[in-house]
Amino acid sequence: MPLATSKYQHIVEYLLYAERDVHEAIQITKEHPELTVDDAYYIQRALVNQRLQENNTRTIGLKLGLTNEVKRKELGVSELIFGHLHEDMLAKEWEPIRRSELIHPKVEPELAFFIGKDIAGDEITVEEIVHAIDYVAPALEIIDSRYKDFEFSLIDVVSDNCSCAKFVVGSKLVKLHPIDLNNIGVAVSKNGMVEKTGSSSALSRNPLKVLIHALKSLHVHNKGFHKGDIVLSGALCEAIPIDHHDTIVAEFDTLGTVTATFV
Ligand code: OOG
Ligand code: MG
Repeated sequence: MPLATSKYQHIVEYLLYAERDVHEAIQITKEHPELTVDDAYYIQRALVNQRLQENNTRTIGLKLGLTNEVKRKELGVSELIFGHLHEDMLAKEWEPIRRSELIHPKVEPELAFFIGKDIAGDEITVEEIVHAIDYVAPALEIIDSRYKDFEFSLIDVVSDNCSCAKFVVGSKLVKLHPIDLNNIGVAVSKNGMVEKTGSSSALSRNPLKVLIHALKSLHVHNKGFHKGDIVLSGALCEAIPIDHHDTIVAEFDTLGTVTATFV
């Protein structure tokens, strides 16, 4: 039985206030242990709708999360999650991101897929997904969970639009053919020193299978990928905490580099 809309509204205001006011919030499941995953996606939808209005922005794609088994194990869950990317979250490589506007940001390397045609369904084949993707590009996601100490349950994080705060996409767009997406290595450096390394093989060994799986989950919500969407794959390795004046560079095999600079 879904909660009354007014109860959701209180949670939506609470989470959006934490984002706007740049403060940590207590996990919503502490006060509402009865919330289900379906409730969480309902809250997320209400939250992103309100955020779209307040920030006068628009949805430009989706982010996938917990596609990396290490992250799923940390949270003790078996399913990937999805959230919404808004235009005002898109940061440019040449425009420093203001650290003071974020609570406790972390950066993680991801693959950005540019969707060239609408695709939806729970039995999509590899050929169909390849056909629907125009390009792949290197990306950095800046996650900034609104929850204290970045601690949350699955229901908390889904309600919080999956910690999404900003993202940067590198300017080199690569056609899927003939690259092998299954083992793209990445090295992420902070201020010139490599801090983390990873590989696209962390994404269930095959990023395209992750996209197919995501479409299956989206299908349950009557959603899919749309022409023009950017879809973030989920993190290839552990996230790196950010401080003022940090510069993060992710160097991907084949795909090139992407940079995020903070002031
Ligand atoms: C949750 C969002 C997960 C990913 O790439 O797996 C995510 C978090 O780690 O805050 O963005
Ligand atoms: Mg991510």
